[in-house]
Amino acid sequence: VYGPSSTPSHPLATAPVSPPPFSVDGFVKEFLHELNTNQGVALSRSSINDQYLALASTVKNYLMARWLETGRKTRESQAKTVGYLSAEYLLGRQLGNALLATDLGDIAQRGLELCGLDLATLRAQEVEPGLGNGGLGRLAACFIDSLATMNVPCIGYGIRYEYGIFRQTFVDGRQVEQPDTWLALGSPWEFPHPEASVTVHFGGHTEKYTDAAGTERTRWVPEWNVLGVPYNYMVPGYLNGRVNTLRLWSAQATQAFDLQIFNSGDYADAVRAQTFAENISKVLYPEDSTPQGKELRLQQQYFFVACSLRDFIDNELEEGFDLHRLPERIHFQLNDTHPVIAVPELMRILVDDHGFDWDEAWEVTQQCFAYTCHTLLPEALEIWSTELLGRLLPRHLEIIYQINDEFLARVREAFPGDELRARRMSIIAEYPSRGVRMAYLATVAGTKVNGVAELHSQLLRDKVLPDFSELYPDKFTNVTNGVTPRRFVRMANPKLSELITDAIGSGWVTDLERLRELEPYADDPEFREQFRAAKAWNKSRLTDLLAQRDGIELPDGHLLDVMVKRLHEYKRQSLKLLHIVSLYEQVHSGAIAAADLTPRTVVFGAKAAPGYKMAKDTIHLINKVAAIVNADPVLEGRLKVAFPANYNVTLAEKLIPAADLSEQISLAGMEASGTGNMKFALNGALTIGTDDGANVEIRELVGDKHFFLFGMSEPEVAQLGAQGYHPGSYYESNPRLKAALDLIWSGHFSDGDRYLFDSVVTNLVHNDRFMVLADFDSYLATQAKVEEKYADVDAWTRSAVLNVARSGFFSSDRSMRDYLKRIWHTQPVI
Ligand code: CR1
Repeated sequence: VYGPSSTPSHPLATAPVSPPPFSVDGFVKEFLHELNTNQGVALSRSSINDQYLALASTVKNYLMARWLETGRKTRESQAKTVGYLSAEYLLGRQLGNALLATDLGDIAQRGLELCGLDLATLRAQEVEPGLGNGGLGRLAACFIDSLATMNVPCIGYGIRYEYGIFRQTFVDGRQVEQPDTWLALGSPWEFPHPEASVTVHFGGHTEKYTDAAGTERTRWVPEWNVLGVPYNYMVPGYLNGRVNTLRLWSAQATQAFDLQIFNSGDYADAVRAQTFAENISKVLYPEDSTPQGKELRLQQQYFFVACSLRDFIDNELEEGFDLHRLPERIHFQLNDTHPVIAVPELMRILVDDHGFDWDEAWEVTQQCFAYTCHTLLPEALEIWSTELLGRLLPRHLEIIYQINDEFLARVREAFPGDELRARRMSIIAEYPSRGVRMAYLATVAGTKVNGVAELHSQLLRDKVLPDFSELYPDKFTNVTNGVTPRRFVRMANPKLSELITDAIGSGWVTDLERLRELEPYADDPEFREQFRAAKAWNKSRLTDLLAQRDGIELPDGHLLDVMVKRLHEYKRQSLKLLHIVSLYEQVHSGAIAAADLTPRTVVFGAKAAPGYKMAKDTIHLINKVAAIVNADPVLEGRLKVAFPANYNVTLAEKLIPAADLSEQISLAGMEASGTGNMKFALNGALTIGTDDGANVEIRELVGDKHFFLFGMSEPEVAQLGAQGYHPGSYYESNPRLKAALDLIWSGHFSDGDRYLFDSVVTNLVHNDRFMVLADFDSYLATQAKVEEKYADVDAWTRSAVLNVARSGFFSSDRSMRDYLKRIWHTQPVI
């Protein structure tokens, strides 16, 4: 029950909520009030953390009226809402974005100054919520930002992990993971609502019964349950008065937590039961692009999806809403396969809880979901063993079997006699063991299936799900990823933003295609000069940050060559590493003079999944090579390798604007899209990249002359694979490559230990699944072209300006428009 129990008589009680005055005085008053009443301290006795928390509350207070108003408007309009279901949201820090969305930056700065405080210091106090691994989680955060900015009703649903992505440290060059205690100093951006908790059931069995009308029905008799407590976060639109909601679920033990093994009546056991329940939202699985297949992971997936569906149906719809019309009010977007268990869950709700017959329920369910696939690696498509699924969610497994039976009947009808095809397409895999192919389930159930860049969507149709695209040609579509220009240009790159706004006005922040108007400025020497000045400012900001954060010294005047992304073999950090080792080897063998090298600093940022040995060995090797290169007097001032630990959104915001060269060097056909690639181009870095993922579209848009393409194309990769790839032949026939690999093999970077990195080199020479050696030559040749161009300052800057001017397509606002048009068929609410 919501609202007062009798009609309010005080005029204020029915007036709309009003924000604090939009003035320095108004701000100071609100800030001090928050400091005194929320933190319970006087300014003179306040810690930086107190000040940060009070500042966050103050900014929230400015957003509050908009948030409440957005809720009212959305309910009244009965508009269709986008329900974004994602196991990850890599949000980044909230304060800067909230200041930007409210235009409070200057007021806050001046107000705090008048209180003797420094805004930048308080901003640095914030620990980012790292509730995601990489691109997929950051994409979700960009999408909800865009939807709010575009006035589209959206609820993001996810998990409030108590520990987000681990904090990476290096010990003797090896990655060591530390828990991410992002909640330790308080979490001012969230609003817990324990009273609105939802119970989620697990385990048990199903039974048949006959209802009052004499119909045979099934019910689930679960064995144990947990509570999902919602935590709401504001998702402010940029300067538009809209604030959407992100609702993250935290697991708690129910009072009657009745898991049998914990039922001994023992107090210690009871507490253990509590821990067991709370484990569900305890920690983010740090695997990126490869699933884990662990029971707790499936618990997490069902937990947040069950909470979210219940929440939407019970709380967001008016009482008595006819669920047959559910598709008019919601479109759930499945962010990869992680939330796909929502499909049988909605069927269960409709059939078991609301008495729908099967066909009616399937009709509704099929209209409520759409599925985004984010990968091409076959091993990354989730398959849950039927044994596990049946044990944890017995009713859901039954429902999946029934969906599959009906689906296969359809396949057999469409392709009579093609039994192999039916087996290939079955949602239930029989080999090597029985499991549920979640991507197939999502494809069968969803209105649409999309890939995340043109090439990826094409390969998805032709190679990953060819049978499905034949059966449902209209289901498949593409939406190329995008990034929010608010966070990744306007906020991260204030100098460039100012320069752009001076030239073309401020409209680009919400209409990024307008960057096109910058094109003529590429030929304006004065503009180019200012553009370089902005880049120089970003570099010096990064230099200060890395000195203080990591004790890393960035030399002046170097080409800043940046490769930041998760560590994965398919992304080929090892190719970048071989380039560095080769430069070092060439100088020391006398093949080139150090003085002839273009002064270059290579910056890596990368976390490896804790159980991914090859990735961790690669990190170790990069750090060892860095140590030798950086200590080498011959290379002093010519080549430097920097690997700051714990790359995250906060660091990205400083690193990307400073970069000259963006490394996007995955094997063609492996990177679904990439989104870092877009951020670099938008911030005026030139890309060296393969024809992979969204690189293809970046190159097409910015033009070949302003993009360094290298390596095999996807069809060439496929052909080489088919004819038989032998990395050893590249090693044997390319002296420069052989010398680089031999140098690592010799123990040169491991204090003479020949075995330390043997696995990395052996793998490259004998297996090399991602064809690093095949692309080595082309990569080095193209790096030489990079250097040549970099020597021509004006030509380089001109290309950099054109990269900015021609990358407006990569705004996540455009991605959202594509989803609205091609998938959700819903409208903004003004
Ligand atoms: C892809 O690897 C893509 C992001 C966002 C990643 C990357 O190329 O840009 O998704 N996939 O679409 C992923 O994390 C679980 O899969």
